[in-house]
Amino acid sequence: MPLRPETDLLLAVDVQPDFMPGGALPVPEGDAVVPVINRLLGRFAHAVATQDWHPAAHASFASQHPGQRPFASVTLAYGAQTLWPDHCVQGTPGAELHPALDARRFELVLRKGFRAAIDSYSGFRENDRQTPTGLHAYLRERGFRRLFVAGLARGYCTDYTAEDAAELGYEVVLVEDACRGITPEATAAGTQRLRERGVRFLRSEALLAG
Ligand code: VGL
Ligand code: ZN
Repeated sequence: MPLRPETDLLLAVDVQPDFMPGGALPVPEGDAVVPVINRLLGRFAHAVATQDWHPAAHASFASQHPGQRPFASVTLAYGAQTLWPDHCVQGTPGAELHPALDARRFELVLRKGFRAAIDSYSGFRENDRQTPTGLHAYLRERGFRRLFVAGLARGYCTDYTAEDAAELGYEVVLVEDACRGITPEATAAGTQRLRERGVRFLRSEALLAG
């Protein structure tokens, strides 16, 4: 697939140790995305990353809700919120970009989820579906039109990011083998939502080939 160097962007979502096997919120095979994204970085002229970046007492942590367990759902001010194990706490090693990721190429690392009371799956809009992260303004001013989404985790941050991007008018391609999901069910539900929004699915070979 031919790329358009100045208007195509590789967007690497939440490639952080806490989402890798052995991490605080492990995604099965999460580490498998790192070499794929590194190869893709060789093909794109421009790349941006998002970084999940929570204060220690974040409202999405089950530890902040006495009697609740991770993966339960609670109602916060903005509606339903899934609870997670404590993860990607600001300044901890698990919150860094993965050390094997070739992060030199990222022109912007956009942190999200830093408001204690609001989670942010999407790189564009927090979970209240109102608070912008600023990413759209940045990408628009830079002139990017087509976003290739990779990273973690399907069903959540990659999918909400891709979905919002499509709604904001970007052409969106999800690089399937450069992503992994938390559960097969969440990935399947995400795939359904993305197809409805016109997001294209592609394997990395199609980009690396020629
Ligand atoms: C994520 C749950 C909580 C993700 C982040 O990156 O998909 N999921 N925080
Ligand atoms: Zn998070």
